Formats: sequence, structure tokens, C-alpha cells
Amino acid sequence: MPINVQFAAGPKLWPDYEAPLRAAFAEMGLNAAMAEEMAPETVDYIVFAPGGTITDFSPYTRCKAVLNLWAGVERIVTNPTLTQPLCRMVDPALTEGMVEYVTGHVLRHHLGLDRHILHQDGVWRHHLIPPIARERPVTILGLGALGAACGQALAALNFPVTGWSRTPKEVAGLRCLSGMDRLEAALEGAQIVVLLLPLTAETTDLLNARRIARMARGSFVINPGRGPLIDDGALIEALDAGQIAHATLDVFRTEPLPPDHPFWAHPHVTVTPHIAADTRAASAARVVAENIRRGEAGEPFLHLVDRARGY
Ligand code: NDP
Ligand code: OXD
Repeated sequence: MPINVQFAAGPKLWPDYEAPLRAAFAEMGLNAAMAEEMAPETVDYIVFAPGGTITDFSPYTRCKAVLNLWAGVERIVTNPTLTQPLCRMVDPALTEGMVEYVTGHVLRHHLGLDRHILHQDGVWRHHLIPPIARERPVTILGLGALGAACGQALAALNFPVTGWSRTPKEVAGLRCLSGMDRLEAALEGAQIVVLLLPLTAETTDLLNARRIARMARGSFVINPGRGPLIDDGALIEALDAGQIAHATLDVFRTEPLPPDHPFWAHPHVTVTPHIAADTRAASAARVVAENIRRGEAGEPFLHLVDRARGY
């Protein structure tokens, strides 16, 4: 009997994923039948993405796991019909993409590249020498798959990096702090703050006016995590007051960001359209296949989401 895999991540992704998934199943010796539509009671695994084709998981009585193609799970984890194990995506290519996005935007702000790229006015400002990386403290909020990789890449460039997580962590080369009671210490004096937290009840509006005030004056915010991690009003006030010099935002409370949203026109905000790091079909297909192999072998799933924690 084949293993029945329903691809419920939406018709737009099917052409990208069908061949890589079939190849990964074959590579792992899995006899899998895959389709976009299947009788729910016959399905063994669901491949899912936000905006996908299933909203009610209750008829999927035989399903052993829902395998999300996204790293973030806030749009599925609270679905009351979902009783099956839920796995999130940890894709090596997505991680590489995030490291490149974060490093690129950190270096842009650190080196003050905008001054030279956007203002070529014939004036030779030789005095605008940026500090070196070791003089520019960076704080990464979230030390998971993405935060730890970004933190280590920045530490390798000599930035003094503080990472902050819910539970205590040790990441080589980083100063690691944990717990709400250490959040303000993690932000104290930071010149660049990168948000790579999941969106949960605890992390909503986490970066608020009081916490922004702990950062160094004229600092930078980079948010590829989720929009609601930041109190938007507090951020705009801090930008207008010069407490934050610039914010690079990839994620928003409403996506696509509405054309009349003040972020678009703000001179000190860079909007990127949720492109910091996409899941890549070739490598993600192997992660999905490995989890199905594990499920069939009775081994624990990788990247299992803790429902109570919300990530
Ligand atoms: P992980 O689950 O691997 O890591 C999450 C980190 O956040 C962990 O270190 C965790 O702490 C920490 N954390 C969670 N809740 C709290 C809290 N209440 N207080 C302090 N720390 C907390 O996630 P990833 O690194 O894979 O991804 C992070 C997020 O990045 C995703 O959830 C998604 O929102 C976003 N993302 C954005 C993309 C984009 O293109 N813009 C692409 C992919 C992801 P602990 O280690 O103790 O559990
Ligand atoms: C994700 C994302 O969570 O793309 O994977 O934001």
C-alpha cells in the first residue's frame, strides 16, 4: 500500500514542489502517492502552507502529521480542528537566505551605505568613516534555527552579538541571555536589533516604547520575524524622534502592506515584501521526505511544534 500524501499547500506551489517531492520520496525509498486532492480518511501526511487548501483537519482521521512548508506556524497552530502532530520547516537553504538578508541589511546600516549610494552630490565627505564592527553591538531577539545562524555570521564579522531566547541557550561566539526578565538587558545599548522570534501571545508587541528606549540612540531595527512583534506606533514615534535611525521591515501586521500605510512613505523605513528568506523546494522536499520516513519508521518527527508554546 502506498503512503498517501496530500499536497495542500495551494495550487501555486504545486508546480514548484511536485517534482522535488517525488524525487525526495524516491531517494528515501518511500512508496508514496501524492496528489492535491485525496479522500481525507485515506491521507497519511499533509504537506501544508498558509493559504493552503485545508481549513478543517478533522476528517483526516488517519493523518500522522501535518508538514508545514513555512518556518512560522502562527496561521495554523491555533486551528482548533488540528489534532495531528504539526512540524514546521527548518530548511537549510531558507536559513542561508536569512543569514544573507540579515547580514546584508546589518552591513548596509553599519557602513552607512545609503549616504554614499543615495546622495552623490559632488561633496567629498572624507570624515564619514564608520566605526568597525567590533564597536557596533548587535542584539538578535530569537536564538532558534534562524537567529543563531544569523548571530554566528555577524559574530564572525566581529560584531559583538547578544542573543535572547525564552530558555537558556549556549551559542558559540554569542553572549546569550534568556527570559522576559533579561529582555531589557539584552536590548541595553544595542545599536542594531534583529527580530527573529515566532509570533505568539508572549511575543506580540514585544518591542514597545519602553524597550526601544533601552537601545542606543540612533540605532537600527531589522525585522524579518513577524510584523506584530513590534508596536508600530511606538516604532514610528521612535523614528520621528531619532531614537531609531532606520528600520528595515520585511513583515507586517497586514500583508501585503496597504499602499497608504505610513511605513511606505517614511524616509527612515525600508519595506521589503516578505522576501527575507523563502523556503526552497529542492531542499525543503528532502526535509518533508525525511519526516515521512521517520513517521513510517516510528521515529520522532523533526521540528515538531509545541502547541502550548505556539511555536
Ligand atoms: P525557532 O522556533 O527555531 O526559534 C525561535 C526562537 O525564538 C527560539 O530561540 C525561542 O526560544 C525564541 N522565543 C520564542 N518565544 C520566545 C519568548 N516568549 N521569549 C524569548 N524568546 C522566545 O524559529 P526560527 O528561527 O526557525 O524562525 C523564527 C521566525 O522567523 C519564524 O517563526 C517566522 O516568524 C520568521 N521567519 C520569517 C521569514 C521571512 O522570510 N521573513 C522566513 C522564515 C521565518 P527557545 O530557544 O528558548 O525556544
Ligand atoms: C516562513 C516565512 O515562516 O516565510 O517560512 O515567513
